[in-house]
Formats: sequence, structure tokens, C-alpha cells
Amino acid sequence: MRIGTTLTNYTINKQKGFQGASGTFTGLLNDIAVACKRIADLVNKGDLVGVLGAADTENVQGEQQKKLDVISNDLMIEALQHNGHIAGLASEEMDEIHQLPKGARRGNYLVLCDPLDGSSNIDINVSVGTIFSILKAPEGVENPDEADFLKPGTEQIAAGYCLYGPATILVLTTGDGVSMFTLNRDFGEFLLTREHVRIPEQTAEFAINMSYRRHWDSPVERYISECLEGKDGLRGKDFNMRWVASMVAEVHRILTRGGIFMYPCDAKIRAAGKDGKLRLMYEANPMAMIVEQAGGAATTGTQRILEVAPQEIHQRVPVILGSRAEVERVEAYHG
Ligand code: P6P
Repeated sequence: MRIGTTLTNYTINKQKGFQGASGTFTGLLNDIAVACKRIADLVNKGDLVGVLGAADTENVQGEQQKKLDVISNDLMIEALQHNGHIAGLASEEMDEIHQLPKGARRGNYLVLCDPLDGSSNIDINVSVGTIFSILKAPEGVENPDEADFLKPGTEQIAAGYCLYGPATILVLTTGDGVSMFTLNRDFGEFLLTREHVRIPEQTAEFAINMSYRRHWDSPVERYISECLEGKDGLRGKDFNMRWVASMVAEVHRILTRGGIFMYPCDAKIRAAGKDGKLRLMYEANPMAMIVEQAGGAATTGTQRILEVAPQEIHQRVPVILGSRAEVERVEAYHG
């Protein structure tokens, strides 16, 4: 019996192509994988270890945090801050950039993460996930500040997520296609299970929260109405709908069988003074890189997500991503 290709084997082989690769990238991915394995363990145990339910705190978004949101964030900090692979960490769960302890070795990378996305699903035992984005750290900066993190998505070195579902699957792109690694709990390794993942160009499956329909802008209303008209309508085919309320699960479904995911801006979001619900730096950008690397597309409706110039670390954007032909149709309706 073989071991198979571990995440570490994979990234070391990938690094052979990186001039002057020092192995810190492999080390960084290993740190992220360790955090994800521990989060997977706690998500899997749930009530057995008392991690479900709400924490008595709010995050910077003013949203009630779940205990596992806070625990997952603490685990990401613990896994990342002592090994000399990063120079700073940004997280949905922290108002400010996390600076490394005084004296801790600084590394070549910055990590931005949503430690546990979809946490409203934890207490109902529906899939949730960790999302991460990796940037190059600025040369010779001991304590990178928010401005050092505010790079467009095109500058991401790598992006990925870990889906805590029936299987625990880590999905990664380093800019050369998308690969998937399934956790073998028997010996605690992520093993390569899929490579060169491609999203089907066409799809007949859309994901949007229909309960906001009365707030939608006309391009979104037009697109969804046409899908709902089915084969007797303009599209000439029936569509299926999904809404898991966990972006990681939606993106994984799209990588696996195609589809379009939409969290557009709408009148209600605009009235609250926001540009969207999902966050650019640690949700939209990493997912957009993954989707584009798998042949799909990711837009705000009027702009390629990866080209949005960030203004602040927790800013929100509209997100429409998935099968290229469908995303381009929605963009055309916004045109
Ligand atoms: P709604 C989870 O809270 C999240 O950020 C995404 O993972 C998910 O797609 C979306 O929000 C769900 O939002 O408004 O349907 O609860």
C-alpha cells in the first residue's frame, strides 16, 4: 500500500518551478493544513467538546460570533505566527491586522483568512469552511500594516479553502490550476485526490438567496427570471437552484459540477451603506482566483473581482462567480 501524494510532496514538487524557492511556502501551507485539521476535528466533534453555539462577542462586522468562529481564528494564529513563514495575518474575526509577537521570526508571506465561513450553519450540522489568501510580504517590514495587505486579487500568490463536509477537502491554487486534497483521518494527511479541476462552461444550476428578490437590481432579476422560466422561456432549458448559505460549499459544488453563485449588491444592502455582503480580501478574492484558475469567471457584475482595488481590509463586494458562459451573461445584463 502506498502513502499517496501528500500536500507537502505536492507543494515541494510545485516549488521546483519557483526560482529561489526557500521552502517557506511549503512550510506555510503545512501550517495552514495543521490549523484546518484541528478545525476539522472540532467541527466534527461539535457538542461532544462544547464548541457549538454563540460566543458572547461580535466581530468587526457587528455580527454575533459563534464559539467556533473565535476558536478557529485562535487556531489560525497559533498555527501561523511562530514558524517564521508569515509577516502578518488578517482575518474576518479581527478588527486590526494581527502583528506577530515581538522577536518572532518574520517570513515572506501575508495571510488573509475567513477562519470559519458559513458559521450560521455550524449549529445545524451543515458544511462550513476555512478560506485563505496568500500575498507576498513587503521586503524588510517588521510589522506590515493594513496598507501592506491592500493588494488586488491579481497579486495573490495562492488561494484556497478547506471544506468541512462529509469529507474534509482542502482545495488549493498556486496560479497553475486547481488541486484537491482529501483528509485521511487515519494518519492525518491531506492526500491529492484531484488535479487540473475544470468548471464546465455551461450550467443549469444557480445559487442565490431568493428571499431578497424584492431588493434585487434589474439585471439580477432579469437573469433569475429567465432561469425560472425554464425550457419554455428564453433560455430554452430548465434550471435547478441551490442555496447552502455556506460559500465554501457553493464554490465546491461549482468546481465539481458547474453552476453560478450570486451574492449581488441590492437595495437593502445599499441602504445599509454597503457594497455587498461578502468580503473582498478573504472571501471574494481567494474564491475568484480558484474559480478563474479552474476556467470559470468571477465578477462584481461590472468588474473582474481580481482587479478591484482594495480600500480597506474588511470591505465588501458583490460576488457573481462560476461557469464562465453564465457569469458573462450576467455581466452583459449589467452592461
Ligand atoms: P445569507 C456565510 O455567512 C456567508 O458569508 C457565505 O458563506 C454565504 O454564502 C452567505 O454568507 C449566506 O448569506 O444572507 O443567505 O445568510
